[in-house]
Amino acid sequence: MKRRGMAAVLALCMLLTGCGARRPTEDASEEAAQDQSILLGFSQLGWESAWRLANSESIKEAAERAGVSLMYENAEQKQDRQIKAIRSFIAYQVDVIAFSPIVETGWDNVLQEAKDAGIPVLTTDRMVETGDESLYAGFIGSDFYTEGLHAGEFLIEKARRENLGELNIVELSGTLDSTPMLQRAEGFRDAIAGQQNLHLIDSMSGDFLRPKGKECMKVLLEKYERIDVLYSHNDAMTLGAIAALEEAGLKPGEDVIIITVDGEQAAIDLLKEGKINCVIECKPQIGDMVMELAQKLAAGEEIPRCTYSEEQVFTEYDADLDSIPPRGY
Ligand code: GYE
Repeated sequence: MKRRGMAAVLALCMLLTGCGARRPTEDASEEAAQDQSILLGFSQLGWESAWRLANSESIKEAAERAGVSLMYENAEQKQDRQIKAIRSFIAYQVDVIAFSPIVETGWDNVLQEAKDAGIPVLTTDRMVETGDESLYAGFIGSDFYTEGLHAGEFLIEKARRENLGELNIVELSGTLDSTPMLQRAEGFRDAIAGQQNLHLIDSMSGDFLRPKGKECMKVLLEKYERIDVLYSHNDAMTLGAIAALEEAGLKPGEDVIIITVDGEQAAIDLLKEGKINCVIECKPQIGDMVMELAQKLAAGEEIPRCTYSEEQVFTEYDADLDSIPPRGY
């Protein structure tokens, strides 16, 4: 859609990965059709969980379906690599930039550069914190605050139904300063505020990683004599924590109530087995919506500031857990 120089073409050759690469066209009509397609620069934050892998797949597959040319970069959990990727998209003059910000802060300069270059920016999955809201066009992803609220509400309901009394809760939080970490923590605290029997005794960051989830759980088990509830911000950390509990001779789901967020197949399977009590769904498959919004932005149309996915809660009280369709990741 835009004129690009030789240096930019070389940059494209180096950067294009996966699907969506533009190839030399065979005839004029195909060339005309391709001219309508947009070029989207997408910066993924890393590989930390099954959720993330499913999210990357969803973006790539949706781009192919929508005929969007995709410049895809993975930052391997480093903010400076995301900033570098965004700068390369600006240099290449992509039509739209989308990225999943690893943390909320520290984006103003690079977003200003995108704005100065006239390139609209969409944040996907996670949000940015900025004093100037005009630096990005919108956000598409999950309502993490509501996820946190649902986690707390499940616990209140379980305590009420089973007349559980005093409960010591530990939290495994995600990457510090990331939107899901901040909002899942806040929603949960707001839900349980005023419940005299629910005591949040500790919170540790396991960075959304399975091995760190296990390490943190070990530390917590050594530190506290009695832990009744684990609230974990993602399934990867939960799976690690469950391993630590079992190694300590405890029965997850019975001795310790387990509430987790995401809903990967492994977590749903453990819910069915009784080792997890509640799974708060967070959908990684947002690729089609990302493409739709990117195409609107490229056409100069307005998009909503926030577009949220619809999500469910799966619990041990659900009548028919076997009817949950395969999760796909
Ligand atoms: O819950 C976790 C992933 O940002 C919503 O990041 C995402 C979170 C997801 O690593 O598994």
